[in-house]
Amino acid sequence: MERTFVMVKPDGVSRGLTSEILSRFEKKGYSLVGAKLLQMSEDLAQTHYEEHKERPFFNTLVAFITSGPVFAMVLEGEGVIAEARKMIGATDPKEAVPGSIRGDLAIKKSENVIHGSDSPESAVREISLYFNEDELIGNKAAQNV
Ligand code: IDP
Repeated sequence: MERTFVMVKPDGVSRGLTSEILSRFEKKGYSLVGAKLLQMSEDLAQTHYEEHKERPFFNTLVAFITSGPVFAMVLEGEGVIAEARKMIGATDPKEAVPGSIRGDLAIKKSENVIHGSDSPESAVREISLYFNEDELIGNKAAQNV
């Protein structure tokens, strides 16, 4: 079954939007197979966003994403990678359609409340950055804990 990585960013956590965001995915029909609240290290932030390391906003992005706890989760379900991206909406909340998470809950591109993997390759990479195999429900090792 397909899995993706989704993360409520520090602005979303501090604004109390974690449950609202999780609820949208659960109501849609996706299953939560892993979740944790964590404070990202600078190393993890730089690795996560390494594709943007030459961009002018990179340092601001790393500073922002490490500024407070994030809520990381793995969601499972049919077509979840592309569908979660649709539910999240465009990177710039001003362009995100109403009804999408960013369209409804954010204003600024630099503080857009949520991250979601953009491809099957990113999903695999990002899930493994944040979770061990035995932290994901449904994986063999997690069933005997
Ligand atoms: P995505 O989060 O929609 O996949 P990406 O292009 O991968 O968007 O960018 C990663 C994150 O970097 C965005 O979610 C946003 O927070 C931040 N970002 C992207 N472009 C800009 C920008 O032009 N200014 C400030 N922050 C940006």
